[in-house]
Amino acid sequence: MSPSMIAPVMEEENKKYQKGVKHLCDNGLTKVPTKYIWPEPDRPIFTISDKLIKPKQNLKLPLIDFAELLGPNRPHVLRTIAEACKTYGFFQVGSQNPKLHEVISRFLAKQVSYGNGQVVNHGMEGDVSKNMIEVCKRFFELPYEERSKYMSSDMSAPVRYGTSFNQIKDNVFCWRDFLKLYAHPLPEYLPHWPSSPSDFRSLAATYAKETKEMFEMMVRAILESLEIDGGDEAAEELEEGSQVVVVNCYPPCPEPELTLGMPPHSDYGFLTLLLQDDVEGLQILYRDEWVTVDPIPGSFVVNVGDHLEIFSNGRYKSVLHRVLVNSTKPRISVASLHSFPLTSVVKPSPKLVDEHNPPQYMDTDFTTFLRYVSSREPKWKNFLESRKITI
Ligand SMILES: O=C(O)CCC(=O)C(=O)O
Repeated sequence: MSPSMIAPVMEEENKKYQKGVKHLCDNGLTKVPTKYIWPEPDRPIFTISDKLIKPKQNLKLPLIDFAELLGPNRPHVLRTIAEACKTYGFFQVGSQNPKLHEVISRFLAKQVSYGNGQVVNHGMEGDVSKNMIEVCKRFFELPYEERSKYMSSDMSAPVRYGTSFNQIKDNVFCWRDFLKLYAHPLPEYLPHWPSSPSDFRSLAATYAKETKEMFEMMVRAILESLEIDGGDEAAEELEEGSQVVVVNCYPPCPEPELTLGMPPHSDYGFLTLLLQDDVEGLQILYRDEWVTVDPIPGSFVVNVGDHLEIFSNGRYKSVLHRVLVNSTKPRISVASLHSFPLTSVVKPSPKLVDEHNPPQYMDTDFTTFLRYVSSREPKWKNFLESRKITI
């Protein structure tokens, strides 16, 4: 084929990939298209050319029981959080623990009294997270025409359906579609969220509100674990801050060893609360090895984002993570990303800076971040690295 004939064919191919991997799979696939094949060094390392070179390693992250935060064990739980944020940049919060709902309610003073005088706890009930996963599954099962209504190249659109990591910039695509929902302030964004399935908005809104409440509770614990006296100012700013809910859909992949669901990246915000279904896929970089996080259904994986690493002046680590796909089971995860207001300047807390601990990061803002990501592939830890002060 002459070059003049190849160009239109490639353009047509690329248009097909822009429609997302779910659309591609729905039309039947037996092999991974070249567009999704990662260079060998970046592929999942447990297989190369179908040979097992390393057994897959699983990691049980420290499991934090927030119910213990209000009891005599509080200092111990805070130390566990501090240790987890330094060592892994990750921990898990068990929401299966019936006491957790009670604690969240007490913490937020959100107990609802019903007519018969019964007090019902109003924390994150197991059903809220189960319903969220379930309605998100139904969203991704809708026909392409319905899902594609939300496709947009505008990064600040209140709702955005997309594919890969950055479908405009990525040379090699990831095996992932996503639905990104701006969530705070909720009344401003909710009317833009998908109206189909018909219960999507109400279930996703409940989920967004309750994860925001969990975030607020965790922020207070994290600031205390940093031993910052009077961290209230930062906590209040974060309460007014941004929340973006990202629903990730990873369809089964015919050749999972050749591709990735998400490339290695760190999260831009302060803290991410990740809900996964029961299919494993999340890996974190721990001591230079990729280790798989065991999913605990109904629990949350919590990770330090770039802003917390900056705010803590490097004490807590925003760690690289990535997602593997598999050949049999679809996987859904829901990441709730929280941070300061988009207009804030993020900098090391003055309480963690002194003559022995000079600031390690430049002040940074959202405009700088957007300029950065729109100029290159936002992979690895580049953005955070670019904000480090090197002497
Ligand atoms: O799907 C996952 O387990 C991780 C998702 C993730 O890393 C993200 O949304 O930033």
